[in-house]
Amino acid sequence: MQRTDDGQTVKLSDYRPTDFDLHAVELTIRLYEGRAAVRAQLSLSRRAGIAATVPLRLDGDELTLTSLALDGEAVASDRYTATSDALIVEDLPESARFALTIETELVPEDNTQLSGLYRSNGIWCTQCEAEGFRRITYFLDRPDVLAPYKVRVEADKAAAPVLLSNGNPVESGDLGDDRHFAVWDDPFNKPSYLFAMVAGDLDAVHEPFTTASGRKVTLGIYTEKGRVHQAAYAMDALKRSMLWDERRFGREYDLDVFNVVAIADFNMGAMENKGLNVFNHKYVLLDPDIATDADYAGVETVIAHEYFHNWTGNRITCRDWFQLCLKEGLTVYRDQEFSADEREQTVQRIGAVRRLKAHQFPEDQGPLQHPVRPSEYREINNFYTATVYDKGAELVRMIATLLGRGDFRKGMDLYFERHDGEATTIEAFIACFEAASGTDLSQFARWYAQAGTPTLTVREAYDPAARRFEVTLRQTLSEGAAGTGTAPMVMPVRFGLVGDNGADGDPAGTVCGDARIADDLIVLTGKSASVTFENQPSRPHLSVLRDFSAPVTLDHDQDAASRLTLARLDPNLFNRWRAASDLVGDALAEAGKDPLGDSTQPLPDAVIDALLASAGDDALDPAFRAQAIALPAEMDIARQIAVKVDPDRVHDAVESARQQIGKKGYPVFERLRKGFDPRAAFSPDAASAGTRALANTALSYLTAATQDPGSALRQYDAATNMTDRMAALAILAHHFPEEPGTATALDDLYRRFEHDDLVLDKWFALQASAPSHDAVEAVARLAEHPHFTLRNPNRVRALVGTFATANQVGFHRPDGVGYQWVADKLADLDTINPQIAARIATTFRAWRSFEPARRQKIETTLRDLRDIKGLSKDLRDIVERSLK
Ligand code: 0A1
Ligand code: ZN
Repeated sequence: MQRTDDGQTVKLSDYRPTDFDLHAVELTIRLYEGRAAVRAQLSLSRRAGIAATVPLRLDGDELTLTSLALDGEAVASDRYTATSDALIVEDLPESARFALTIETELVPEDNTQLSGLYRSNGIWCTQCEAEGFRRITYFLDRPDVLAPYKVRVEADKAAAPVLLSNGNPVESGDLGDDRHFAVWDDPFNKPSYLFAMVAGDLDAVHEPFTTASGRKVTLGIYTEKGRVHQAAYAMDALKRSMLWDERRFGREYDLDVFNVVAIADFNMGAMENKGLNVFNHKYVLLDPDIATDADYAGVETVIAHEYFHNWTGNRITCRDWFQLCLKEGLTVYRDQEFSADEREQTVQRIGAVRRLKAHQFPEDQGPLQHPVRPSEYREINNFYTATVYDKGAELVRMIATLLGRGDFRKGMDLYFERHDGEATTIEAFIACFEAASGTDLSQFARWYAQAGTPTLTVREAYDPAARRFEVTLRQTLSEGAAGTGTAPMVMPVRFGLVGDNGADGDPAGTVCGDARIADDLIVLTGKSASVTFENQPSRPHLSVLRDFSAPVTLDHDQDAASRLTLARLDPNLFNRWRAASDLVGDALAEAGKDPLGDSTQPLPDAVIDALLASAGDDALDPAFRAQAIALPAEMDIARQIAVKVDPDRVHDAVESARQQIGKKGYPVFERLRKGFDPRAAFSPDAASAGTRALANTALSYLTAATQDPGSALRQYDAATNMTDRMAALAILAHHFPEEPGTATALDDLYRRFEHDDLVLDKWFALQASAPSHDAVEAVARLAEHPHFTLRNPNRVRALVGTFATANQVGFHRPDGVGYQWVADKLADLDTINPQIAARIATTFRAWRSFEPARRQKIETTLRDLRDIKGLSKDLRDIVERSLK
């Protein structure tokens, strides 16, 4: 990728292909204690039309060159320049292919950034997306340079009996001296970011899988010693993912083996390297004793996501990193659809929308705003964002909504047919749906280029005499930090006209303005339009933006009676959930907002009744009922308040609501608890998980009503699985911190699971999220705990990340010490792992929304961070953009 004038910003408009073509890669990696030697043999040729005077410029990052040869001959030192971050070779052949052999030496043990080749609990592993391969060898390290790879790994037999890389295993053997080797061959062209190598003393489980067309594949999951029994559910999820992709998208697996490795130290969730997925072991290892239902769902989703990348990401990859959403948005859409099919549609959709609103909306509405396809970046690692992933998925979902399931599938088929083996662009992706459906999507493409969350304003009018119901839709988008324009977009708005009896009426209406209507879908294309529905004997209750058919902020000034009716009766369950959740959210935002009023003011009875109606309705799915009564997160309420937020008031409003709902709903919650058998045998399926979720939500309300921790203490002691255990412990730690039994239970968890890092993460996170002004002292103490380390990303996220994002009261303590503590930790972390430091630092981005005293303290904290000498590019980028 081209660097622009300031040497910092990379621009989409500067894209041009490489000067040299890469034809094949042969790698030999020799692993020793304390060092690794890498030999890369690259078959290259100058591209037609590139002058013979143009040198070859390869990317590097903290590299040491030990030798360089051209077609087997050492290259004279005046023909090349090698620095730690580039290798420039002159006088290369004008047209013929040539072989460049590059040798580098690394110290994986010193690689604390966890990008490139590093060691995790003794295991050698790699992480190359986005630009980690250049930390292994000098390379054309960009996603549009594709080649087949042959990889030879050598290591001590004892330290690394297992040697893995991409593709199929082709050879292995003894080298004498207690060393051995393995050779892997990946016949599929791939970019360097999909390279992987793992070596170590690992346990494994293998299972066979036969694809629809009869290819026999061996599936393998590798773990640290003694943990492979915890990989059974991941293996099951993998097989279900493979089957689903065959059935839903006609996509089969394409190699003889598919391996997954679970690693303790990993910057992200997992990585889709061709044939060798490497995972944060949090997304592989489970059993009922250590994992909650949420963990099971997470494993299922991430396993599916990485597997689905084999087609959407690997077979077809991105031309450049600006196209990241091409693989990520599409693959998130695919994993969401998988989870919806495997579990329950509405519950999955509610989860996805909650996440979008919690993570993407604030990003899109603050200083770190960027379009789904950014047009410039300084540090690509900072663009693995909720906007690229989750809003990117929403855009694919909208294409599916606009085209309908049949044409959407045709468009996907065409995409696979046209672009298999290529590195391509969003334009090419969209063109496939246009060609398959005959729809012009040029206006739709604005969603990829314009940042910000549009507002959809809905107004309604009913004329009883004319029996006419009129709905006006208007879209607005204000220019934000990204400055990417505000032109009207194509907005699919699913709707229904609900009668007093809860049944959907005839949706046939007439459009006036820039929109079209077909069945229950209005597609708004201009700034505004209205739709008239005739023959309405009574005023219908408008259920709009069903299933969240577009990622917008809805401004619908609906009267309270209709909102309450929809919260009880909307036949579209997603909107039934949203109606109830918005009623509570609005009431809490109102209560939390007014600095002079009482933040603990009563919630309207009718609102509580609407929540309880869903909770008590045994005909509904328990997981849905649990969602229906879950209160919005404090952060979501703060976002709704938007200006002069006081997190303490928001917290008080939520606490008061819990107690009010608990008291009013006591009989309902008691009945739910009676029907729940906590000793029932554990099964991770969605229905059982839903039952547990409902029962545990009921427990939380009951303890809020009685202010008595007894039942939570008993549940903690009697729990037979981690879901029930953690639910009880969260109630205790968050709401009964002074109760002696709380400390005892926390100690008990620690003692039982001290040996298990994933449970220890929960132990750290639970305490970091306990809302109190003393929380900063508590996290500071925990940071001194022998099990705390800045070197393990999961542990850092558990303590520092959780405190900064999930403890609004503690983090935003009025004197600013919460900000200071996090900033100090980030400064230390930045010298070890800048990617993680940058990610946690995004929590400061909301600074402008707080009341003046806190706002000023966060701003000062950000400025102090910015002024630190030697700050990483990653952290500097986030801090500077946040201050913009
Ligand atoms: N592509 C992976 C996520 C991932 C991204 C970046 C990484 O390092 C900077 C690592 C993993 C996925 O979407 O699952
Ligand atoms: Zn992904």
